[in-house]
Amino acid sequence: MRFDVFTLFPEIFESPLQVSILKRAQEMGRLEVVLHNIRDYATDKHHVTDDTPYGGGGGMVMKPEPIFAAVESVLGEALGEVPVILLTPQGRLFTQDVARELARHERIALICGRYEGVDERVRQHLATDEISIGDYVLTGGELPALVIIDAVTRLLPGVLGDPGALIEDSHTWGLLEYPHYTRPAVFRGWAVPEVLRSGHHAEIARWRRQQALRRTWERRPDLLAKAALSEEDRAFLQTLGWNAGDELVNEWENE
Ligand code: 9D3
Repeated sequence: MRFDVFTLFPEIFESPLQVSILKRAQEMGRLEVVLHNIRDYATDKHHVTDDTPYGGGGGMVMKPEPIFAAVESVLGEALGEVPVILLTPQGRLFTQDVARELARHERIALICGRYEGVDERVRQHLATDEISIGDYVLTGGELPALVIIDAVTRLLPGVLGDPGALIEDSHTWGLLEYPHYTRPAVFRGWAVPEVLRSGHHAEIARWRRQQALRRTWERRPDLLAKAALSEEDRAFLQTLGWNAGDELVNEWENE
């Protein structure tokens, strides 16, 4: 998988790509990240990449010419085949489903916006997709681009040492995780739940499932609407006060 990243601040990407799983994925040849400084494609004497907005108002807008020049020069013949994703607060929300969808591509271009935004013609005539990573205000698209690279890379075949980890993901998908413990059995007087030390694998599995269900019900009840729940799961949730279909009702009540 190759990512071409277009940015005014390529330095932001250096450390995150040089450690842990992203580092190993690159060494394995599964991941390639090529950074392109948009400023290098500005043709004027001072390599200007931003300008004041037509119509007035505050802030600066990223000029279209250097972005088009950079993406067209780098993608060349591949333009039209490779997804060109613009990171903006107005984009569609990045989720695990979107990560899975992106992981199917061999090559992806990511354009990182800065300042108040990017000239609309980039969105209309160069980008094929627009993505936001959530409803909070960041200083630019670089951290979102790293989030996407990170989430997609761990889905690539062979990148995670243990293929069981991905199966586990799909199994528990839609629920929050159960609590994890490691040694010591008692730390500062706080003991690990007895069931985890019992060696009863079926009981451990049931306890973990119930913990995951309880946590999801308490913290993210919205997730239960989409989760894959067995009859046993439903019965347990009902002991907590959950009723199937509540989420739908709440959505109407909350909006
Ligand atoms: C005053 C209006 N602001 C929009 C909410 C302007 C603005 C703020 C922040 C325009 C760009 C930015 C920089 N953010 C991104 O480029 C960005 C982003 C984000 O801020 N949150 C979540 N996902 C993303 S993807 C790109």
